[in-house]
Amino acid sequence: MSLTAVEAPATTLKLVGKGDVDVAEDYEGSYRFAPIEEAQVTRAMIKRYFNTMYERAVSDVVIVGAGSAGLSCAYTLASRRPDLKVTIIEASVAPGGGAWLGGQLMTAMVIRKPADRFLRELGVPYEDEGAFVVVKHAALFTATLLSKVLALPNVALMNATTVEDLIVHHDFQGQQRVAGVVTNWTLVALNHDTQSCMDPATITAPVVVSTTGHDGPSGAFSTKRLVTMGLTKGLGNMRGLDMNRAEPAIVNGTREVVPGLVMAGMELAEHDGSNRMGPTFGGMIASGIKAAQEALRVLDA
Ligand code: 48N
Repeated sequence: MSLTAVEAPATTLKLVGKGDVDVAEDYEGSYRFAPIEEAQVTRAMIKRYFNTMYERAVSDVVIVGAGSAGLSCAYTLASRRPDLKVTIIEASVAPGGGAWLGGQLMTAMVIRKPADRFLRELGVPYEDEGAFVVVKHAALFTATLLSKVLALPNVALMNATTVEDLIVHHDFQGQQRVAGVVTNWTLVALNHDTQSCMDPATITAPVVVSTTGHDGPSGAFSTKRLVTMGLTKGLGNMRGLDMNRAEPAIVNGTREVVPGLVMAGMELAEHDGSNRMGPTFGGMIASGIKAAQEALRVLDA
């Protein structure tokens, strides 16, 4: 059976400077694209990418880490407050963090109630097992959440970009306050010792939400940086696995850990020394939602 286009295969477009051009979605051997110059592709990307960098150099909220906690925070914040410029910085090329798989590379994702409400808000189907629900593949949750976040006009995601330091200002009482982030492309951040003077770019914001996780190449980034800056006394060091203790501890502990910086998700386990929960993601969702509420509290204070 041959693939045929649903609508009429040939269409005539009027392209500025090129007159009429025919395009045809014809899978029988004469598929025709509209003509393009290479420079048009590069300029289309440059214009948008560097415009984003320019516009987001001053943001309302910066979220560090696009894992399940960071994305749940971004969705909650940006959908409730379309007036806020929410900028997400993600070190990996692929956002999503650890939420593409369940435990031990198995694909189903377990979410304990009442965090299943968020799935209904996003429209993610699941199987109900009583005390918890199961999404058939973790990527179904993460891809749906990511698509909803990116569809919000006030959200900018800069992936393959690492937060390699925090901006810290002193307020008029002399108290130190996190006031933004220092970024570099991740490939640059990973190669600082091979070159000299690879200076960063900055993004200033009244609130930074740090959700950099507990493992991975730069896990618990802000926690470790707050310690070396002397803004936090020491690492809490995540405790062993205890699902029933871990998830409420992370959600209820989500807060502004130092002025200007709200911490959420598994990074908080490293900051507070709470337990880990393993492959159950309701705590990440609820922590992200709470982080959005905390960020608004800080902004409106
Ligand atoms: O998914 P993660 O690692 O972090 P969370 O807190 O969103 O979700 C944690 C969750 O996946 C678990 O660990 C589960 C529940 N298991 C628990 C357990 O007991 O094992 O996402 C963090 C994201 C990643 O995408 C990193 O690439 C990114 O943060 N990241 C950074 N992005 C920018 N700049 C940085 N310095 C940075 N550090 C990490």
